[in-house]
Amino acid sequence: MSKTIRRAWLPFLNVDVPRDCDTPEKVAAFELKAGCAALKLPVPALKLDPALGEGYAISGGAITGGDTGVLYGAYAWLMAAAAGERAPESLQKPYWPLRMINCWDNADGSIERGYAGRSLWFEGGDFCYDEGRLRQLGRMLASVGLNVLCVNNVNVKAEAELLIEDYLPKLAKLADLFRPFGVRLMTSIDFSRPLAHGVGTADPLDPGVQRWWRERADAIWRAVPDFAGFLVKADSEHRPGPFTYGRTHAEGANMLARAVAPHGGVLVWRAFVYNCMQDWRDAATDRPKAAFDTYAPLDGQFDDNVILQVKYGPYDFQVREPISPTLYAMKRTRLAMELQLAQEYTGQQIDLFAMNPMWREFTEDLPPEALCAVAAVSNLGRDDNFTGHPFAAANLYGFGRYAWDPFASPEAVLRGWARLSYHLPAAQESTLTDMLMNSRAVYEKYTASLGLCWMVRPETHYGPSPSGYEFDVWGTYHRASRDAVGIDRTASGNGYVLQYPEDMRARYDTPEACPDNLKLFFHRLRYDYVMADGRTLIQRLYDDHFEGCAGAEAMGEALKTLDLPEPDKSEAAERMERQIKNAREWRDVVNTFFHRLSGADDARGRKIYE
Ligand code: GCV
Repeated sequence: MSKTIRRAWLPFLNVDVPRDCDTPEKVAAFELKAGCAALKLPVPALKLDPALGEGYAISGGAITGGDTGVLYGAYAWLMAAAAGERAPESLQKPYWPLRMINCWDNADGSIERGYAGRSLWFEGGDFCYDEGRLRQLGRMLASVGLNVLCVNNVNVKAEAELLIEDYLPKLAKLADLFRPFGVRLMTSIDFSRPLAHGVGTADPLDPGVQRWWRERADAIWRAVPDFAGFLVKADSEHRPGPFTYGRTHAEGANMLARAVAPHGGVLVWRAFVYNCMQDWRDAATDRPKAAFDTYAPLDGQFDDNVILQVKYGPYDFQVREPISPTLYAMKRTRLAMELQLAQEYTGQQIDLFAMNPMWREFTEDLPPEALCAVAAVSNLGRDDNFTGHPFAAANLYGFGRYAWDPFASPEAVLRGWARLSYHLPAAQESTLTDMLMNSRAVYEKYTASLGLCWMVRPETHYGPSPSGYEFDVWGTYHRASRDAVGIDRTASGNGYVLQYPEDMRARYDTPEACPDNLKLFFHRLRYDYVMADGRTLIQRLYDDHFEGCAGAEAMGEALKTLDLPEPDKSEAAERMERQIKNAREWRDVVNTFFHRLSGADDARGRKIYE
C-alpha cells in the first residue's frame, strides 16, 4: 500500500507531479493549476522567454521566465500566495549559477553522516527508488531553486561503477526523473579508478589514464547529455589522489577537467586536504593551515571549468569557525563554498540548528562575488519527512534561499519556511521562528563556547567528550591544561592568522579585538583571563554551558505551545527530549572537565559535579 508522500514546505501542492510532465514548462503549468485549485485562486498565465534563462518576472497576472525560470517563477508565485504574500514583481535571478546538493549516499543504501534514514535512490549495491518520492524531492529542490544533485558519496566505494556502461542507463533514468525540475546530476568519482580497469596507473600525466577518463566522460554524456560534472575528494582522509604520483592537485584536477570540458561539464575539486595521521605531540602542524598551504600556491593553475570547493571553515563544519582563509587567497581560481546541511557536528537532526543565520555571517565576511557556486552536503534520507527532524527541512529550504540570494534576511527565510510548512497563528509562528533563529546560539553555548570545538565524541560526533580527540591523529586539539586552554594562532603564535587579508588579521590577532565566539580558536588564554564584560574565562565557560542547557529547556517549553500537525508534533517533541538530555550531558561533562582542571569554583554556586 503506498503511503501519502510528505510534502515538506509545500503542503498546498497536494497532488503528485505526474510522469508526463517532462519539461520544466510542463511542470510549471501543472503546479500552477494544482496549486491554484488548492488555494482557490485564478491561474496566472505562463510565458516562456528563453533569454531569461533561470530568471523570471511576475507582472500583470503573468509569469514570464526562461526554460527553468518559468518553473522557479511558478513556485515563487505559488509559495507567496500560500503564505498570503505577493511575489516580487522585479526580475528575479539566482545569485550563483550552480546551487548544488552533495549527497553522501553509498551504493549499499547507507549514507555517510546521514541522519534521516537510508538512501533515497541506492540499496543493495544498485539504484532502487520510489519514483513518486523522487518527483516530490525534485519539486522541493526546484521550489527553492537548487539545480545540481551529486548522487553519491565523495568517499566513493562500490558506486564507482556508476560511470561504467552497465550502470549508465540507470543513471540516465534517474537524470530523466530530475530533469523536469531543472536539476542536473553529478557524480563523485574515485581518482584511482583506472587501476581497477586494467590501466596500470592513475597518474594524471599518463596518456592512458587521460584516455580512460575521456572515454568515461564521453560515455556518460552520451547517456546523460546534460550531466553536470564530476566531484572529487582526493588525497584526503586516505582517498587516492595525485600526490601518489608526485603530481599537484592542479595537475590532477585539470586532467579530469579536460575529459569533461568538451561536454560543457565542470570538475568540482574539494579543497579538504590535511594530515589525518598527525601526532598530537607535534604542535607545529596545525590542521586549519593545511588547505591554504596546499592550494594558495596553485592559484591561477586550474583550468576554467575547475571549481575548487572549499569548506566554509578551515577545520570541518564545526559549530563556529572563522571563514576559511583559502576563500580569500585564490583570486584567479573559480571557487565554491561548501556548507553542510547534514548536522554532523551541529546536532545530527536531533538538536535544533537552523543554519541561515550562520551562513548570512559568511556573506558579511566574504563578498559573495568571490564565489562562482555554492554546495551543501545533503540532510536528506528515506525517512517519511525526508530530513529526520521535521524542522531540519528548514535547512534544505533555507539553503535554496541562500543559494538564490545570499543577502536574504535569515529571519524572513525561516519565517517563510515556518509559515508555508505549518500556517500557525501569528504568535505561534513567531515562537517557531524565534526558536529557529536562536537555535544555533543555544547549541553553540553548550557544545562550542568561545570557539572551542572538537569536544565531541569521536566517530559519532554527537555528545560530549572533551578529551575524545585530544590525543588522536586528526589534528583537532584544544590543549586544555591546569592553567589555560586554546591554540595560539596569532602572528607571534603559530601564524595561522597570517593566512588572512590584513584587515581580518587585525580582527583576530589580539585577544582583545578577537570576537568572544572565536577567542579560543585564535588564542591560548588563562582561565583567569578577564573578558570585556568583566567575567573570567572560566566563569564564561561555566555560564555558557548553564545558559545553553537552559536555552534548550526553554525551547522544549516553547515547542509545547505550538499546535503542529501530526506526525510533526510527536517527531519534534521526541527529538526535543533527546536534545535536552544531550544539552544536560554537555553542560555537566564540560563544566566538570574544566572544574577538575582549573579548580575554579562557579561564582554563582551552581552544581558542578566533582
Ligand atoms: C565524507 C568529515 C566527515 C567525513 C567526511 C569528510 C569529508 O571528516 O566526518 O565523514 O567524509 O568530512 O568532508 O570528506
